[in-house]
Amino acid sequence: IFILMVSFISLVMLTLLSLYVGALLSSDRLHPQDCAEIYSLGIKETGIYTIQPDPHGPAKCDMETAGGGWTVIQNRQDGSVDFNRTWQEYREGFGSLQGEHWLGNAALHALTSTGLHQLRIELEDWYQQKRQATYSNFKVASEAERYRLTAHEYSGDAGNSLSYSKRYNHDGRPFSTADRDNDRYASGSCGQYYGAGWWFDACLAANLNGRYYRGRYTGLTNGIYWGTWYILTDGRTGERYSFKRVEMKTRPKDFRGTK
Ligand SMILES: [Ca+2]
Repeated sequence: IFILMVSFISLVMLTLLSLYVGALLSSDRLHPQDCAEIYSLGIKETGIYTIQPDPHGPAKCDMETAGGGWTVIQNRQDGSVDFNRTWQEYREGFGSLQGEHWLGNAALHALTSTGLHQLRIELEDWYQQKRQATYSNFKVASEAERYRLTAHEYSGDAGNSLSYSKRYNHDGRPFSTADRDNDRYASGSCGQYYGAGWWFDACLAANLNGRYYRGRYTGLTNGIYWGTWYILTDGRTGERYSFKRVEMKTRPKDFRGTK
């Protein structure tokens, strides 16, 4: 009877252990954590997929550009979506994944919180000129750290507007919106002045969440803006430049596609 009891107890313990391991594995994730994982599973069509970085939700995957595997985090293409939104809206995301949208700061943090990630920014002007900026070290901190931006190791042909100068440096800055001033402009709110959520400094050398203007505009520099491609102000005419198309996307730094 003693031997029977011992073997019964060890059987129960073994069963409990395997149940525990099983629970650990299956409670891990129900969906791929990003578009790179979807790509590496052999799904190579650009489209909208459910990802689970926590919180999980749908995201647009760019499976074509520079090897694919990109999770799109922002798109501007027709001015159909207002980007002057609250802190909470920027946290949760807004717009349409088929068109203009911001994926959400909570998702951005989740996507970039484990491992190293890169950021790719694609710009197109009204004369069909395209340029891009890639940052091989990209991270968005937690909400407790006000979604602070890390954007290091620039390469590309659009210029490094995220680290422009001492006063206009988006790298290392927390996120600000019209209703949440975390910028370095002491006498006002960049988010309010420019009507956008962004990693404002005091205030900007780049703002890809600015107002959608069809080409050139005058007055306050509140359009979609990338200062190293088009200078802050044309001294002669006072004109500024807004882009026709912008897309921001991220993927793991060590992404190699399918094996
Ligand atoms: Ca301020």
